[in-house]
Amino acid sequence: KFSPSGFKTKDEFEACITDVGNSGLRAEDLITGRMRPACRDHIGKIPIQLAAYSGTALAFRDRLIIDWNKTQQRQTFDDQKRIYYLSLEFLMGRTLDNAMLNVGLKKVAKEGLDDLGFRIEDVINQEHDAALGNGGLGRLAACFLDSLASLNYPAWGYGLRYRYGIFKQDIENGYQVEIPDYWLDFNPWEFARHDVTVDVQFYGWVNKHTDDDGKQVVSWQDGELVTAVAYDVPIPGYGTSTVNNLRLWSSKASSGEFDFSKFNSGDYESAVADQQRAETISAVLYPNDNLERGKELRLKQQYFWCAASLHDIVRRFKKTQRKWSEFPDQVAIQLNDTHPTLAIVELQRILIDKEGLEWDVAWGIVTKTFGYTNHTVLPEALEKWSVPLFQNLLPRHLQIIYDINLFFLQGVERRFPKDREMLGRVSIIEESQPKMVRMAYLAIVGSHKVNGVAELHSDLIKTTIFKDFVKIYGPDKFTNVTNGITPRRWLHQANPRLSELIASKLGGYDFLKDLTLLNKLEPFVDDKDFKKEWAEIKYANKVRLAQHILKTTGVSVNPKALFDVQVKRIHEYKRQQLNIFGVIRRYLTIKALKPEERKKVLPRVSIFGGKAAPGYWMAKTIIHLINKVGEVVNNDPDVGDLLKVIFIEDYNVSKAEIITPASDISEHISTAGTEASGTSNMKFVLNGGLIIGTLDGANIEITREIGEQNVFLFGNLSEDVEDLRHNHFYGESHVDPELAKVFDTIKAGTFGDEGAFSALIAAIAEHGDYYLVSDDFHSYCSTQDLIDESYKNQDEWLSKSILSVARMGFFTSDRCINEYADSIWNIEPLQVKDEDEVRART
Ligand code: T68
Repeated sequence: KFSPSGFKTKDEFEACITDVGNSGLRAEDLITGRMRPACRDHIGKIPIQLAAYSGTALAFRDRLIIDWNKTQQRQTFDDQKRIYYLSLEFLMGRTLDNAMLNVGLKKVAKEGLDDLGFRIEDVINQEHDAALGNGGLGRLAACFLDSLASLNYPAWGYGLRYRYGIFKQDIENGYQVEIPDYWLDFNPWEFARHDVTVDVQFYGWVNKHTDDDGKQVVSWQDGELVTAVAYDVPIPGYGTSTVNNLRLWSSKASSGEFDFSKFNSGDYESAVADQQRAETISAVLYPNDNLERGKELRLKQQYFWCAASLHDIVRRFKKTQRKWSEFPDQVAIQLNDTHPTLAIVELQRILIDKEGLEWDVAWGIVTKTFGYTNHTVLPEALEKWSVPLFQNLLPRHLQIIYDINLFFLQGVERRFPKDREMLGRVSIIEESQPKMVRMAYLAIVGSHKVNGVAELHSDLIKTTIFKDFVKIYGPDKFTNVTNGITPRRWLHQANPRLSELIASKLGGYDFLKDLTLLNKLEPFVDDKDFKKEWAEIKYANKVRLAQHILKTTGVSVNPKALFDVQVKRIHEYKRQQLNIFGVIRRYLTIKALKPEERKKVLPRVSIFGGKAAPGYWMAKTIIHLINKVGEVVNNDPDVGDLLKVIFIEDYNVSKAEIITPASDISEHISTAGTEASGTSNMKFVLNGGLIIGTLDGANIEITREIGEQNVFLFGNLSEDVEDLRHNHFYGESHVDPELAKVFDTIKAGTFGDEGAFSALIAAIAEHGDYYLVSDDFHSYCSTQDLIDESYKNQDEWLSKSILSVARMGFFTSDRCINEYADSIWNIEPLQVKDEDEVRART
């Protein structure tokens, strides 16, 4: 936590370092030299590494601001169509390293800092992660921003400026404990735009009357106002001078609303309470992934953000003085999941209530503007809001939703007059008690394209949850855009030595802009020296991770062992329980061996990491079991180095940058048909790690690209899942015999209080094994055995690793963004003339 001792106030400190940043100093001038003496004095009193970080960050920020301004001017002047990416989550991680890379002066900074006695890595590590997201969905948004800027697309991101990001995870006695993540103490990467505000209305009532000309006028009245204040974050592209904008909204009491009479009448407490209530809206990120809980504050967050963003977009459009019919030629809005679906309703409201357009004209504009990305088929994750909640909070929006639904259902009825049940199935309003608004259906009806995030997933949404909508709209409304990751962060920054080795063979770093160039590595698969270097780099990355593990857990792991990694949010469908049960089986196998037989066992380190939603009890139980197994296994003298079980606390983007390059095998083992895509699978393979996985999400396409012989696949197929579940439910429950032994070991108290884990076992043995852990257990274990055998042949393993990396070009988020641009947004990159100059710099 940052506490600038030596300064009387935080403002004083910020003024001081802003002064350094704004003075145009170079990195090497920062700490000594040309700094104001007063400032130097101050900086002498704060942790020196932090001072170095502040100075370096502010110097780079200055560079970015120049290009940022130019980019924004260019985009305004050029006036072509823009893409607005609406996401409640942007999991950005750290910024400085990325800024240095994109500005192209990392080497200069390194040398400057070196001269001053700082290691650049230590300086980079001072930065607090910007953790405004839960997992894959939020990180995808961050990769997309990187690609949009790198490809020169005129693009803005819109999100919320949470005061608290995803909680920090501590492990105490094996249990997860959540600590609030207050990350804004010192954040040089945001710019408060107190001049850019929007008043957002809640509650109140709807007034409908006919004006003097006989026209119906609708107005939304009273209620309360909350002000949205813009905070802008520069998003630099790689190898270009484009710097796009990410606008995050922060809530505060509206000055129009603030009740001074309360102050004057001495009701100070209630005046402050109003203020706090307003600030609560953007206070905290909801820590659930793939689960909806229907909390009013969450709906408030969604509307607050959608209304502010839409107002901003419309304001920008109106400045161009174009006709409304041209709106979709100027504006594309992508909805990252259903969280921003209210933007559809808000645009319709603006057009009909405020701008006076006819319903049909307005609706034509709306549906041409929006695209919707679905990230899950899990029923518990599909958003639904109760109608009474809506009625109270957003009365006018509920009316508009009812009208959208009415016109939609009328159309359906005309086309399918004989299918009466269809209407109930596809209605945006679910006729339950209470009635619910189905946000995914609203998003489909209000968008011109709906996409899934990997081929299997995009097929599944068409044949399962959105089947009726395919009948109604035809298949062309539904499309696939397989996810991708940015190679700048996930190869070059996370694994600089591997990137350098690749560059040395490919004749430069062009592959970071065109990842398909990696295929030129294939011929080197037989090059002994190259292979040796490849292996050395993996080993060095494992040593680095081993050091991190020792420092944070006190457990010493052997970097020569096979590193087996599963890091992602903890969820039953992702099946960390399958992994840990497999680890227990391995433990039992080792224990049963005679000492001389143990010598043949391949040493393995099983590494886990990930957060459980605070209210997700089963996920927390899984974390508890992993830690308890670790305590026993890691201290068992019979086992020694043959098996270690590690849980890395507080998995986040920065930790992922250390863990990803260090894995030999990573696990992507969700029940087939449940993981929409997965993106860490791509990161691991791009870093030369192999994967064990089910035929799920993007695993399937990764396999197609890199070849079946380079992936360890196992388990049941998605088309068989339904039948298996049905059999569990109606047939006899049967637990795989090997798994039964694992359960017996747990029940015997080997890992402490057996009662603590009974629910985990019962879910499989007694309650239908919804995630098919037992069905896949045998296949999983034999595949793990196969991995042991394969790893023993290091030469072959290395060949698999190199070939896989060479064939990963498809999974760059650049490809992904180009697909969105062509097939959904219909936008073009904006030509940047000084690009060559920037390229030369990098
Ligand atoms: C993930 N979804 C998918 N959701 O699970 C993953 N959900 O397969 C996919 O690769 C990734 O999206 C990107 O497409 C999530 O991460 C959430 O985090 C989330 C957050 C709030 C509410 C619901």
